[in-house]
Amino acid sequence: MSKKVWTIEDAEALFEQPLFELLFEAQKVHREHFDPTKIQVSRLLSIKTGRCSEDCKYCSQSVRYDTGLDAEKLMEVQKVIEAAKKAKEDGASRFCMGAAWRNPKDRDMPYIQKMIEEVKALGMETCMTLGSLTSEQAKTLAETGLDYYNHNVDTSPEFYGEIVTTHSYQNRLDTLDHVRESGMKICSGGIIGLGETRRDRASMLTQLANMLTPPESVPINRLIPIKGTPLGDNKPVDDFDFVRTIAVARIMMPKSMVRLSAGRENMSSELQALCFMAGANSIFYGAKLLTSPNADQDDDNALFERLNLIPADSPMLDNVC
Ligand code: SAM
Ligand code: DTB
Ligand code: SF4
Repeated sequence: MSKKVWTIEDAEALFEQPLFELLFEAQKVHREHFDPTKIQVSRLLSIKTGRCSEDCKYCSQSVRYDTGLDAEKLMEVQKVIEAAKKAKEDGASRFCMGAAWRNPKDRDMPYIQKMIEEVKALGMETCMTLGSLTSEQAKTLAETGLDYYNHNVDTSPEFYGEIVTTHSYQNRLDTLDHVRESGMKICSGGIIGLGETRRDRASMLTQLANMLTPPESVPINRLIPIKGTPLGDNKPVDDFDFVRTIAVARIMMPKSMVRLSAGRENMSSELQALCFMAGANSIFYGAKLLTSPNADQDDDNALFERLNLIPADSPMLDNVC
């Protein structure tokens, strides 16, 4: 069967459905491909913090905004390994290392490669998010054994220029092409609450779903408004609009893991449960995201118990490839 090509209008029509129709559809799709009692948990670590040259209006780490963040240079490999060991003990299956860079420099690559090798040796899946990559850098990371590369499209191509001016949407897509060609798995999603319209959300998901192979992992972040950034006073998106975005992502990308990402700290247990019902099956787990606090780990464990969710490496059903 040939792959469905989504139009923005198709995606908008999903958003427009009565909420319970949309949730029912998303649940059906979810259960065709995943065990709904399983959830994948990843741990994040900022391996290079702050003073990023880019002007992403939501980001605490851009050098252009006074957010009060303490910058830190590239972390020593030993410290990264210690954090990964702790993440494994805590029950995380994937370790995601993020750097506040426009792109990695070639001189950084040997350290980055060492981190990948050492974290893999612990038996964890590895993910990195280091900014844009050349095709050579993507190949190097893949050959070193990096499993996933995270590079979000963040919003629609139409709205991107309102949020970032120092690099283009096409530049993001080019990196994703390099990652795909290298053989690594793609983690790519976006942020809800930047001031985008429902059509922008539909357009962003259309970009992701229409990729030749959609991202294996789709993080949906709810904006954490950071004081000092141009979006620091943005109002939170309506809870149900957020749930709709998760449900539409699930329907448009049936085989992708959908990660309920930034913003969980301020979500009620009930809202998170609705997001899982809508098809989210992965979270970031641990006290901190990159620079912002995350939901409390004990609260997450209690929530898993209350919802009978079981942390698992891959919630995919065995008979689905
Ligand atoms: N510099 C790299 C890049 O931009 O791809 C990697 C790090 S960057 C912080 C990774 C992602 O974090 C962004 O693409 C964005 O989706 C998310 N993010 C950053 N700040 C956020 C915020 N305040 N609220 C929600 N998500 C945020
Ligand atoms: C993603 O989509 N969300 C994560 C991860 N990929 C790198 C980052 C969230 C960052 C939230 C704000 C902060 O901690 O700085
Ligand atoms: Fe830099 Fe990434 Fe933050 Fe943009 S999102 S300012 S590229 S760290």
